[in-house]
Amino acid sequence: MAAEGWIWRWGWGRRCLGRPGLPGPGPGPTTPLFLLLLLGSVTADITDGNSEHLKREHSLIKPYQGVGSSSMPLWDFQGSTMLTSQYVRLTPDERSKEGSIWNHQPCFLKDWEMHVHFKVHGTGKKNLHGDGIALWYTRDRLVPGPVFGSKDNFHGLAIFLDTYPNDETTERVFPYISVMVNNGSLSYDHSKDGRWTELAGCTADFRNRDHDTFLAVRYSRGRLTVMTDLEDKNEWKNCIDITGVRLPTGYYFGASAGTGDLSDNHDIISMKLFQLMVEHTPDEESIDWTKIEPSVNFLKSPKDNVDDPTGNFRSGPLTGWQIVCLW
Ligand SMILES: *[C@@H]1O[C@H](CO)[C@@H](O)[C@H](O)[C@H]1NC(C)=O
Ligand SMILES: [Ca+2]
Repeated sequence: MAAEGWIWRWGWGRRCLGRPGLPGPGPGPTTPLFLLLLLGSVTADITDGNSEHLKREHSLIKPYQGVGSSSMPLWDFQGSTMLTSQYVRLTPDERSKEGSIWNHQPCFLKDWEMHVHFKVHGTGKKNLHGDGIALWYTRDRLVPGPVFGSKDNFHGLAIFLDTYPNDETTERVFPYISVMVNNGSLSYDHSKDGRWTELAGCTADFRNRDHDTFLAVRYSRGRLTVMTDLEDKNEWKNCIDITGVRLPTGYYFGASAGTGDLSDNHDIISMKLFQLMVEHTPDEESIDWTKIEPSVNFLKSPKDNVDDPTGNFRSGPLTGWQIVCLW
């Protein structure tokens, strides 16, 4: 198995340089001691650093074997999506295209983190390019539509990487990343760049960069975090961090993109899904997570968790899972 030597711990940190083909750290005698020294009392909650926590069945990794093939496909694609050996192009830099790529299997992990290596580039000058990429964790898959190439009134989570300000009156600076949670009742207003349904967002300068650009989405215990690595510094930067987000298990990961009068190449190089090892209470374990209705409860802000008397590190507002490279 193509191993990647990640381990996780809390705290903001660096992004591991992808080194495909490198063997991960074996279960050698030094590993447990190393982890203990590094992590102290939190060892119970971290992964063991072996590749089993990279979920191959939910990941899109070069070479793109099992993508769109008829026997046991891992990912399916649709629309203008084109596969090369180096990237999956959701749309070319041409007008009125839409394409998507969708994981074949529903995801039943309660706590996960998705790392997306992507590239948005084209010949259009400033503000003459569009529309962007959407990353999805949704009930339905492979349904084309007006929301960055995918269907509206979706059930689940969307992260929009919007490159074009359709709303001329907006004070937001583009490109702009935003998140939306929907139970099917909400419609994405393209003319307002989704302003009315946006939960949180940030400006992110990811277009036409001459180095690699990454985005990470973490969902754990109701907390949704989006981080970017756009400056070629191998470091995650916070974009979105909200709590009170409820998402079911059993939805599908996907990515889609669309162009209109304006266009760009929208490329996905990889999507890597990691399982986070997080404990849940017996109460949480006893419910059927597939039946959860996507929703957001804004009553609980991250700040409410600061003074957790148990000293539970999970609740700290300024910390997050960090990947520690083991090579
Ligand atoms: C769906 O979301 C809307 C708007 O957030 C809310 O008013 C409605 O009650 C929700 N429906 C269900 C079935 O949860
Ligand atoms: Ca837009």
